[in-house]
Amino acid sequence: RIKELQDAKASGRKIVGTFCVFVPEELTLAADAVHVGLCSGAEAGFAEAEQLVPRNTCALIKSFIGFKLARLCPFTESCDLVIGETTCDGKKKAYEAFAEHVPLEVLEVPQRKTAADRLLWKSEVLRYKQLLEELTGNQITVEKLQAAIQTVNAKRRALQRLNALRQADPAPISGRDALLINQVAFYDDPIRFTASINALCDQIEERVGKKEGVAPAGTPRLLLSGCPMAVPNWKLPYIVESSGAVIVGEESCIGSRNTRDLVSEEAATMDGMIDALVDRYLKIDCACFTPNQERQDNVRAMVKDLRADGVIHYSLMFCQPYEHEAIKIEKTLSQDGTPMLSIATDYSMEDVEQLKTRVEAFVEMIK
Ligand code: BJ8
Repeated sequence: RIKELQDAKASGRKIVGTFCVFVPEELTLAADAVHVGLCSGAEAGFAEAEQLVPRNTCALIKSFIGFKLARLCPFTESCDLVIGETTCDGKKKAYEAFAEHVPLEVLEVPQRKTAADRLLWKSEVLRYKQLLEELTGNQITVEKLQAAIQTVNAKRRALQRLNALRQADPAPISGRDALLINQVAFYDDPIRFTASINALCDQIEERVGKKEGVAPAGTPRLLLSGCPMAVPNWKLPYIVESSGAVIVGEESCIGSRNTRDLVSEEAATMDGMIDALVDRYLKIDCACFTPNQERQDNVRAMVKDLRADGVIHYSLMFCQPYEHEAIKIEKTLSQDGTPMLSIATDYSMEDVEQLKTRVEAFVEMIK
């Protein structure tokens, strides 16, 4: 993929890097640019990052800054433009420091969903369109945007199909593999990725038909919910799936929050398509919004659809929005009798044994 990015650059295409599912990939593709996710999931470069942001900043932010300062990430190094966004305070302030190291623009994401917020978000979506046109020298036409909406919807549909297959018991795919797939969704060529996932789903459908699974039927089924898990952050899924449980869904941006909603394909004018994008992206139930009842409802619905026996809520340490919502979600789930384990951790391996003890006790309780 990195070679492909270099080839794309050599042929004059631009690479746009993002940290949030709020940046509309459809517009990037319609400008014939390449869209890549840059969230990072390893502790590399933390010492350098802590020169730019406070120590009590979440690991995801320190990681993307550290990767850049240590020049570790070929995706970041390839970018012609990086798009930040005003979601949590940690990211907002980190982008100020980060702007000295990468060509950066920040999109303003509202924190509420009133009519005024929608207007603000629409103006930002239009500004992003203009930024892309200036960067690439390509005009985003009705035809190009229509095609890009179909491409990204097809990717989301393939991932929805995969998620739906995970309703089966025995679970046909591990949570670790499913997470890796969701992570790759942010890097790979979208058309190739969609074809791969649909081919995988064909195989998984066969496995479901034969009642084949990655763990015996009746294994405790858990939903992971919370902060995004970026490559190579596989710590918690590994702990959960080596503790006698299987993960059946990810309520996260590297998971269902990125794939749940499609953009309406009905509009045939530029303004209509921009409205469709605005509406689709404003459905994202990030914990940065207030109020954010949708996320409570969505977690509940996922538990039901995926027949989960319990939820593991994952917050990155120092992530205020998700740590706050963990308390609310536990209360909501308790109304349905769904048990939840709340975990706040980071990318270090120091707490692995302690987490394993807690997860094993939770799985035993569910059994
Ligand atoms: S839409 S979840 S991708 S902002 S973990 S950096 S919130 S302190 S990542 Fe996110 Fe967009 Fe929302 Fe999704 Fe801040 Fe929390 Fe760190 Fe986070």
